[in-house]
Amino acid sequence: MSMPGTRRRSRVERGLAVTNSNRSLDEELIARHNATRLAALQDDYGALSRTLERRGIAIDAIKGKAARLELALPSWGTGIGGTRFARFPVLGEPTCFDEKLEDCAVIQQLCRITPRVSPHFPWDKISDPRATRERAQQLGLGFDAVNSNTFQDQAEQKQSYRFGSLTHTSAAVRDQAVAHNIECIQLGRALGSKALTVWIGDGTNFPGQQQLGDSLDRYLGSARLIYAALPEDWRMFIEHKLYEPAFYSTVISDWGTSILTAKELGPKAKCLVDLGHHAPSVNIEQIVARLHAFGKLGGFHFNDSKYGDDDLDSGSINPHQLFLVFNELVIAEQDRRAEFDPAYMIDQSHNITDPVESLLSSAEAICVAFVKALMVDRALLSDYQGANDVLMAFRTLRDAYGLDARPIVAMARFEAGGAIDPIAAFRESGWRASQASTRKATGRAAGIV
Ligand code: RM4
Ligand code: MN
Ligand code: MN
Repeated sequence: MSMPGTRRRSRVERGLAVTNSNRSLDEELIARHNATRLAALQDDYGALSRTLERRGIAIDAIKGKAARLELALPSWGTGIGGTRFARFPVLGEPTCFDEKLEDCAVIQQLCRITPRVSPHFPWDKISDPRATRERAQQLGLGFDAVNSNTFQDQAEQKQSYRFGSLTHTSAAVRDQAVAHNIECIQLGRALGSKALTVWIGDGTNFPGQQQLGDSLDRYLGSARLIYAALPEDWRMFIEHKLYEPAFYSTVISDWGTSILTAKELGPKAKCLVDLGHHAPSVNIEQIVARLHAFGKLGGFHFNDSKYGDDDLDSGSINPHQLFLVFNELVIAEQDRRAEFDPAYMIDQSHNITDPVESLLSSAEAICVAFVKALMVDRALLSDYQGANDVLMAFRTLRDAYGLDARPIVAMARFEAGGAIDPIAAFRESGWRASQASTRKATGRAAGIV
């Protein structure tokens, strides 16, 4: 922890030296950035601490929890995405896995709550996992869940996923999709990952295209083979999605199908909640509580959604929903009826913003929602709930939501060596422009790779 006034240890002393100094930000730059903002932060932090003290809540305990929050970064989120219509590349965006790692390292250096990267295969080409693992370590990063991809055809593959993968009517296609997932586990093992996330695009686009029940049976048959290949200490996250690309019916469409499937497979199978993968108006926080109650809450893909999109920046549309989700998570952590170890990841597509900035902004929004949930006066809330005092119970939540949580998030980040204002520091660093001279230009083809 670096405290104000103490001498900053150099990158080498702190074990953060990288082989090429051009590849991550200068710590001095972050120190200079912080020096100009520290007094104002201390002021804001002090004011919030006094507000919380009046409510009998200790700010330092909350700051400690904020500092321990860990969000995985999606390797694919570091590139510029696109819509069905267009992609607008920027100079200096990453063009290979190593460069994606470098951008993730910059994000982690600035915000200090994103220590791991979640790779997506075969988008991420990793020929030497041992070397990649070492490279990530040098950059101060580890690896989170590995993601399989059987929703697209790759040039070298024999069978096509046009009509599905794990649920396909043809055994040869299902076998190929199972084999790919098992390869992902092997790669993940070599990288030091502990989970496989399975999201499939399988489903139908027309009524009558398939028997809805049979597709799920075939899914279970394939998923059992993948499950059997999981190492002892691994988990398999089953991610549901309401629609897209299967616009009539999706095989794993909702949390109900997901939890039934996870129960069929066994204890290592858990449900993954991607915030954007629900019908409009669905009560996601209640789903979170249910999944925890039955011991099947595996983790999250954080993002936001307004219409049918599933990849907008976290907290950009409905920060209150994010707060209510974290409210359930704070309750779930205290309620030990089931194991509580959810894996948190950001899953977004950035079409017109700089991906590093969007990921920093989302990490902040997620941590802010968490801190607001931690600031809820739980004892008071429980009394009001017991007395059926509806309005005061609601107001207790509102009183926490209404507080500005940012000084806690910023102070935790500063004390961990990050930047008080990560996006401003990123801009001051000139990182993107500096990469433009060494990284190749990318194409305009749509897609989020
Ligand atoms: C899907 C889903 C998966 C992600 C892909 C790229 O909609 O959210 O988690 O891996 O997109
Ligand atoms: Mn997702
Ligand atoms: Mn998605």
